Amino acid sequence: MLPPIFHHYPQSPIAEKIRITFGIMGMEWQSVQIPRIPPKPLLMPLTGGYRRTPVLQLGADIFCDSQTIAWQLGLQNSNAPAYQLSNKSLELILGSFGEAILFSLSVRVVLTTSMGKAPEEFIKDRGSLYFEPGWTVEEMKNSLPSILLQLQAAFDLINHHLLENGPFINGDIPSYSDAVVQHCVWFLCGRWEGGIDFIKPFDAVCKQREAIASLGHGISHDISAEQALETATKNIPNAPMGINCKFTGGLRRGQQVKIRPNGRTSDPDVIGALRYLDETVIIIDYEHEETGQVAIHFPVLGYQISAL
Ligand SMILES: N[C@@H](CCC(=O)N[C@@H](CS)C(=O)NCC(=O)O)C(=O)O
Repeated sequence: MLPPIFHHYPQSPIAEKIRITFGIMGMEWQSVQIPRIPPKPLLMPLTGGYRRTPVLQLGADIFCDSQTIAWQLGLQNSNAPAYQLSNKSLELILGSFGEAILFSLSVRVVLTTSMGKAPEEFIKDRGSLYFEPGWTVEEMKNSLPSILLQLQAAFDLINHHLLENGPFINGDIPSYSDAVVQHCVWFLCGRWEGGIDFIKPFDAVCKQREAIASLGHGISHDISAEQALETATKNIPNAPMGINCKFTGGLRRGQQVKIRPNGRTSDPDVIGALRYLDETVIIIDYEHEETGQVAIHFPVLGYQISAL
């Protein structure tokens, strides 16, 4: 089987979390570069309009959101170091802390301190994804000290854990949860001039940073977005079908559903026919003239799912 196709761009911190995971797992992957801001005309036929980064593709199965991607990578290679000694569910529970706390505070620091420096179009686009509707520059700048206090608290907890149990989150073996911490360190140090000084007091986090950096990003081969679309056309989805959980929210197989990230963001709705639902994953069937039929996988956690 060909290595998974990863749709991303180099500056994306969430994509960096998965690139680090490829490195920890020593995995081979195919790399497709996508634009940093919409339009993304060669990605949308695969994702049904989901515009965020990154996206993983296995034939005609499309995995949106780093949580489903991480889970899928664990299934692909269950003996890989990223998951071997640790409990995969616990890794993903830490992943939720990573996104809801660590990443959301980090992105706020990076965007707020980039205001007036980064292109206005970029700040406007990202503000519509990560800030409350109607946000103002003044409000963001005023709240920065409080955001930094929270970020310091989060890193302090992680640092204490690493001092007692390190060098990695799970002890001697690196795992996905190290990527969960370190993509934020990478983001803060690379995109905020105060980042390196802010992280410096957290000794164990700095040691973890060096160890993770030395593992690299696995082995990648560049392919074009057109090749990725062609791969989808030539394959049929492998995803399971059916409803496999006790509480279904009233959803039925085959029904048209609407999926969007939590929050009042500018993300578009993704609409498709419900193919599969269990406690953690929802999969929809979606068809586009450039791809034929694809199955799009989303995590349940973090998304608003409703019948049309
Ligand atoms: N919950 C998503 C969040 C992804 C996310 O917000 N990614 C950022 C890039 S790091 C993004 O999509 N930015 C807008 C874009 O790339 O168009 C995940 O874990 O994958």
